[in-house]
Parts: sequence; structure tokens; C-alpha cells
Amino acid sequence: MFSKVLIANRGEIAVRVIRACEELGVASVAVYSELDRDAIHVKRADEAYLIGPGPAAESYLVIEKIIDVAKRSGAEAIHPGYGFLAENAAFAKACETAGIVFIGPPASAIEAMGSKTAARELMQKAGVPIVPGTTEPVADVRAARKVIADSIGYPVAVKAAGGGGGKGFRVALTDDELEAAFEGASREGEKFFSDPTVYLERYLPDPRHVEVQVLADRHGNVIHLGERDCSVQRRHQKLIEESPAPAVDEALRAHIGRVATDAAAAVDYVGAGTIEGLLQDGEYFFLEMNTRVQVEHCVTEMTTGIDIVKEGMRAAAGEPLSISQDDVVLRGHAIECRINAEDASKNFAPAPGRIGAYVEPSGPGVRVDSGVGPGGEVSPMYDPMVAKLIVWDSDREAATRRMLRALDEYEITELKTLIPFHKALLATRQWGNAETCRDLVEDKRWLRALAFEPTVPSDGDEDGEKVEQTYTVEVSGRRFDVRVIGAPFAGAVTLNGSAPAAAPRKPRERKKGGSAVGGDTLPSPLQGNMWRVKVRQGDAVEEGQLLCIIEAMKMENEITAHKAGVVAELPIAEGAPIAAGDPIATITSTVSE
Ligand code: MV4
Repeated sequence: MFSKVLIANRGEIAVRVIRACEELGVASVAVYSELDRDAIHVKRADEAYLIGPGPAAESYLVIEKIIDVAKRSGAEAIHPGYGFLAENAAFAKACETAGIVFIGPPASAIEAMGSKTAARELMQKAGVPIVPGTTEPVADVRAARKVIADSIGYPVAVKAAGGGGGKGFRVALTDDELEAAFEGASREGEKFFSDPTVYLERYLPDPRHVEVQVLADRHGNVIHLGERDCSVQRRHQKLIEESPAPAVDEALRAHIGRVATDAAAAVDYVGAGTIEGLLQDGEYFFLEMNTRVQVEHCVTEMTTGIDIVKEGMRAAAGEPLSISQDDVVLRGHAIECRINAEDASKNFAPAPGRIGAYVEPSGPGVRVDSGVGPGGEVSPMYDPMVAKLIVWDSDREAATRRMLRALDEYEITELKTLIPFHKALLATRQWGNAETCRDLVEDKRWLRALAFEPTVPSDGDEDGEKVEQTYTVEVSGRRFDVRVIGAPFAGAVTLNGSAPAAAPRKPRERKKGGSAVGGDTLPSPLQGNMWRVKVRQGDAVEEGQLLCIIEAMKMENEITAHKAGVVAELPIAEGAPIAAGDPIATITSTVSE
């Protein structure tokens, strides 16, 4: 084993790796940005080095600075955690060149899985089932039409070749939607991965996101630790994960486990990795491989009793895994809720800030992996995750009740988090029945939990300030237009703090005299930056026509006209920041009253 390891990360995952180091008797070296001077990972490590100002591009993402600290501190290996440099093949190579061990797979495996088209081709050759579609980039919309007509058919998923995790992912249900989907996916691919190439997959209408944890060493051992279900997502951000997956039995587990170890073996994998896939009607399809430890690895640790981070470090040090496939026994059920500093009632807008009081839940079967504590700061510069709350119990129902108990025990003041959202979601019948979330969108309680319900009772609307707004919600990978008739967005409900979702809520008080936002004015449903304005003042627009694209949380959000008319005002310029509720367009009716 190594004697000293550098952790090239921050927050809860840095703390998680430091804990593994402590248990293995390995000294830990933290790196931190100016914003993270007082962070827990800095205090917790044996040594800590400042590597630059707040922006990750000037600190956590600078390969030379991190390698330099490793050399200066005498660390023999670097653990990248997740995010930042974790899936950067150039970083893995730079470590190798500097004579430092990268705790993860060889650069060649990162590269092979990094290109989604190359990975699909490779997996197909290795006998791993992939979602039907192309294994090569599709040049343009015309070429896409031909492949769709010849083999895939509609609906079709258009995905960026450099993508992953849902970035550069668009759906075309019919030919009418193909051009926009193709261009959207390509544009996002160019923007985030400097690669505009896209490929096509058959769009599966109602799958479950099921992923398999694998571990591999340099001695030819490749094992799997069962699966996780991560179907509760919003805009491709996972919110709740569980293990085992409700839709997977012994036989299916053996099958998808074999698929996953075959996939890992095909790229000579080393360390901890995850095969992500889609499960529909008992059929499993490879989507992509994450060549790193994942946020949700903890649920697997709870059901298997295996320390995934320590096994990954053993593998990197050239030791054999401490367990064989036969040693892996799944017991009970684990659930993880991501406690993000986000406001579910404002379209999950990030809600960074300083924490006031902070008390973590505890007791039997409860684990909290956190990166901040009392008085800690959640910076707008980084991921807004405060902690992961993980529980274990004998079965899914008991684990759900334990999670609700732990969420109730969690005390965080002065910071909005997803705790009320999780309480609401876990109380739904759909969660109880382990149904896919597609159905949840039809459920009033779910809509209310997501704050798409009007807040003001429909009777006696004193000042007549009632607008109709259309929002696009995405559940289980499907986009739904939800029309909300009632108070303007600024008056949206704040989730009831502690009661289950069905509890009655007080209508929010509204300011007298009206706000800047009226029936003609479209308020922004989210916080972000204006990316593109697609219409001009004076343009006549149809209801549903694309007005502008707002970038929020690294995703492009297409904003469409809430009514037909003439564009009277477009107050926000491209590149400008937008707060949720800000007016983004005023559309006046063509026929004057
Ligand atoms: C899909 C899909 C349907 N058909 N691909 C991609 C990234 C990951 N976040 C989920 N992704 C999906 N890829 C094809 N060909 C649907 C999703 C999807 C999803 C799947 C299962 C459960 C929840 C989901 C939420 C969003 C998207």
C-alpha cells in the first residue's frame, strides 16, 4: 500500500477518501482553493496545500499544480474522487509521466469509454448489449433521417458523442422534432466537450436507470457488487439512489452483473467503476461506463459491507482485491438522498449560502457523508451538494421509513435544501410501489412537490393577477409541457417543511398593487444565464414558439412563448444573468382590446 496519497478533490468525496486513507494507515494530502480555506477536507487531511483562487479552472482543474503538490509533498499516488479531473485521460497520463500512481483505471480505459460512439462499438464487439442505434457519428439531419427510416424508427434519442450523464441528450418523438433535437444535442456537445458529433439510439419510453458497480485489480480479477437504481432524476441529476434495484431479481442480477464485468474486462479496467444502463421489460442495455467512484457508491457499500474506496486503492497499489465474487453477499436495502442546497419550489435553483445551525441525523442504519458543517459555506462556485444521507434497513419499506425518520432528524437552518422535497417524494404512493417516475408527473402530489401547482386558491382572485404559464418538466427522460393557471411564478409555493406531501398548505401572501410580472409577461422559471435570444422585438410569435435558451446548471433550457402575440419587450441580453421570476419577455396580443 502507498504511504501517502494526495486527494485532488474537495467536499464530501475528499473527506470520504481521507477516511479510507486513515483506515489503511496512509497519510493524506489535501489541496484547496482560496474559497475552501476553512473547508472540512482541509482540516481533516494530514497536510493541505493551497492551489489557487476559487474557480475550479484555476485550482482543482489545473493538472500541473496538482502534480507539483504531489511531488513537493512526497505523495506516491493521487485519488481524483469524482468530477474535476476524475475522467480526464490527460491527467491520468500526466500522473504516469511524473511517476505518480493515478488511483483509477489506465488512461486507455478512460479514453475508450470517453467517446460514447467508440465505447458502443467496443461493447458491441465484446458481446455487451447496447441500445439499438448507431455506433458511428451521424453527419447531419439528412443522414439521421436515413438511419431512422432504415433501422431505428421513432422515437429516437439524439446524443452527443462526447457527452454522458445526459449532457447533449435530446429526444425526437416524430420527424418534426428531429432537426431541433439534432441541433440541440450537437450544440451542447460542442459547448461542453468541444465535439459537435452526435449519434442516435432508439428512445426507450419508460426505462429504469440501473447501474452495476464493478471492481477490478491488476491480477485479472473483475467482480461486480450488484446494482443500483437511480431512476429518480431531474434534468439528469440523480436525486435518490437505492440498492438493490426493485426491478432486479437474482437471475437478472447475475445477467447484468456478467454484462458489467464483460464491459470492464473489455477495456482492461482497474479499480472501482460503474456500468450505467437502461432496464426495460427485463431487457438490459449498456449506456456508458463511469470510470471513477460515483456519488452513490455508498448504497452498495451498505448492502455488501465492502469498502469500495479502499478496494480501489488496493487495486491501484497493485494488490489483489480483498474479496472474490463468491464473497459478495447482498443484505437488506439501502437508500441515498442527495441533500443539495437547492430550492425545489424554484425549479431546483441552486441556493448557496452560509449554514446556520447544523445537526446530522444518526442512530441505527444511518450514514451521513458530508463536506460542510455548522457555519460552513456552500459556495455558488461549486456543486451545491451539502451531504449525502444514506440509510440501511432490512427491506425497502423499512429503509424508506428509516430515511423519513432521518430526514426529520436532520437540522439545517439558514440554507434551503432538498430535505422537504425528499420527504414529499418518499411519501408518494409511486415511490412506495417502486413505479417509474413517468407516472409521478400525473400525480397531483408530485406536481405540488415540484411546485408546479398554483399557490393561490382559484376562488376570489382580488386583483385578477392570474397568469397561464407553460413549463417543461422532464421525468424519466420524457419532456412534458405543464400548463399552470394561477399566480405568477414569483408566488410559487414553498414546500411545507415537515409534514408529508399531502398536508394542506397555506396560500402564500401576495403583495398588493401587483408585481412587474403580469399576463403578458413571461417570468423566468429558473435561475441561470441568457444563452441565446431567438426572437426580436416586434416579432409575431405563436404559442409554444422558441423564444430564448437559458443556461442553468450546465444545461440548456428552451423557453417557449406562453401565448401568441407580438414580442413587446425582451429585457435580458445574451450573456446576462437571470434570477428565477425575472421577466424574460413580454408578449402583447395582436388584436388590441
Ligand atoms: C435514454 C433514455 C431513453 N432512451 N436513452 C441518459 C443519461 C441518463 N441521465 C439517463 N439517460 C437516458 N437515456 C435512450 N435511448 C432515457 C434516459 C433517462 C432516464 C432513464 C431512466 C430513468 C430516468 C431517466 C431520466 C432521464 C433520462
